[in-house]
Amino acid sequence: MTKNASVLAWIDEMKALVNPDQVVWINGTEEQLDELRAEACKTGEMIKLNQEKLPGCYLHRTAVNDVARVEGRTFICSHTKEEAGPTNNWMDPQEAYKMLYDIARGSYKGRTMYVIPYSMGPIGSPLAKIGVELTDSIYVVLNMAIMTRVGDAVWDVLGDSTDWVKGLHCKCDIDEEKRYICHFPEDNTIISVNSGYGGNVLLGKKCFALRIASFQGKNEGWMAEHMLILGIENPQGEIKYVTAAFPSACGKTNLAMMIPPEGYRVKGYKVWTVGDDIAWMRQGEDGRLYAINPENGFFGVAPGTNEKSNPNALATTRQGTIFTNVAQNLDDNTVWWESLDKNPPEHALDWTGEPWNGKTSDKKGAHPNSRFTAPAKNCPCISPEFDKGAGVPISAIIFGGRRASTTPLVYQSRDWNHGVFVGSIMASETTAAATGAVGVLRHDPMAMKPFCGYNMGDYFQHWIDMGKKLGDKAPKIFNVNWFRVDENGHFIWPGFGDNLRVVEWIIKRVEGAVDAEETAIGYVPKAEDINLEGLKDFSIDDLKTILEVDKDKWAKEADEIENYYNTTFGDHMPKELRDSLATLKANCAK
Ligand code: OXD
Ligand code: MN
Repeated sequence: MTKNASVLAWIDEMKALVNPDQVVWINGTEEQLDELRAEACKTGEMIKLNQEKLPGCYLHRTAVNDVARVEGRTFICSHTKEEAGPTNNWMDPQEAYKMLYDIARGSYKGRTMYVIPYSMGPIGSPLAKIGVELTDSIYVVLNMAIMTRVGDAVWDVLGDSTDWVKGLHCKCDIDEEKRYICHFPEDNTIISVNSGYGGNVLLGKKCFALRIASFQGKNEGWMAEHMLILGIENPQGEIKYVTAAFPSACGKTNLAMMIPPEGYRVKGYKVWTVGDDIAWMRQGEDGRLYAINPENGFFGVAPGTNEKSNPNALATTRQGTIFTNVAQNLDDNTVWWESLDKNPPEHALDWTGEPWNGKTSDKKGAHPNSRFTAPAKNCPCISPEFDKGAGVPISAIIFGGRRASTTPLVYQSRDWNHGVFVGSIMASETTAAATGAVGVLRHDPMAMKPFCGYNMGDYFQHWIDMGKKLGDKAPKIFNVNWFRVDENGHFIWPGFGDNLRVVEWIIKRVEGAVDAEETAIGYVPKAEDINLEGLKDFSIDDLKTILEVDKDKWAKEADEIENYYNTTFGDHMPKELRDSLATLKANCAK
């Protein structure tokens, strides 16, 4: 418990609003969490899985109307619409509070209010921040206990400070017509009603660590980014850290946990995972940019995770994990999802709990957005720095997207401001599976479009300002594209662990150890500088194809970017980015 007056006053206010039968303070002990697990199993909220094969693992099924983040119902309730900017839904804060309080009023009747004190980042780290989530869901408590650092130690660090984020979650009736995920950046407040799906209700993650934190970062001079953090150790034992931002479904978790190709492993290269989704970055005393992962676990997409794509992620999910909306194998009470292996269970329940025969059914067993919530400490390649509060110094920032053509395998920006431009033009092409309309460009600057808690034009300006502060200590900025296809639509670059070959070139550039070709869009590798040793069925000519920069295609791209800038950001677009666009146009015309 805490004596913090601001916390106690707010909890009293929320208690009067939602009217719970009782209040339980989460203290973070295993005993308390175990009691909650037992209670959730009794009510059917969770299912205990085979404890020999999957010790400490549970399964949960959400309502069928509640399986993903709901961007259309996510709001930034800043004082003016302009502050929320063109990429966010906006609601007037007073109207939003009234609407949300009307929905939440009395909604905990017959239920328990759980008070979760949590730290984003190692408890007590100067880069960490504190939040308190109130919820009526044990599933949320147990997920938060994996994804964040939860418990009494958080109160000790908070003391009587008022610098903490309020989060109210009410399951209500899981009514999608009344589902709202609202952020009040000026009040450090998040209110989420009528959902039980992770991304909408684990308020430490996207809501706090990105939307609220990005706003705090702008005001306090640091950065909250949708980025993985990765350490690459060379055979001499030196580790360089990079961060990378890709839109959802471009393999962030896979890159964060990649296994080096055999030839690299033999030489002694190692990869260390610091984070797979979110980075908080601040300038350190030596002037460099330092990053922590504010989370304590991984909330990963299950389908597609397998021994080949990501053995480390798979190993991470083998204990202490909560699975959501995957299939349940009734023969041995384990879990299954599409492409886990080639042996789907015959006697199973699908993600909705209906009987399902994986050998004969043409329906999916797991929901495509089914998830694992797994403790970071389970990850075989978790960085020894993960739990240290100081953060890791960042040498390079990597942007990327899914582009069938145009964008080369990798290029380096000319300088920081040009790098911010490269991040601002990030886009992915839709795939057939997603929409039917193949190749439609979706802009997702810095992969932050759904997660920036204020006007995105001002966010670009904040990036420019950070560059000024960091000066020549700023990380170098790169862009990668693993997804170029040949004339038959097949990916040319092998991807996965072989992406280390590209990251190695990036690190060499940071060290000034290799030259590059200057092109219209920035620095592109000389083909011979990317190590292809041990790569089967891939020639230097293939590499040259995917390093190619076609000026005509880029001229079209530049027009498209100009249109996007003008129609979306108008006056909020920093001059530095317009200058980079003008340079790109001029370079393509040469
Ligand atoms: C996520 C996302 O769930 O980016 O991490 O959508
Ligand atoms: Mn994400």
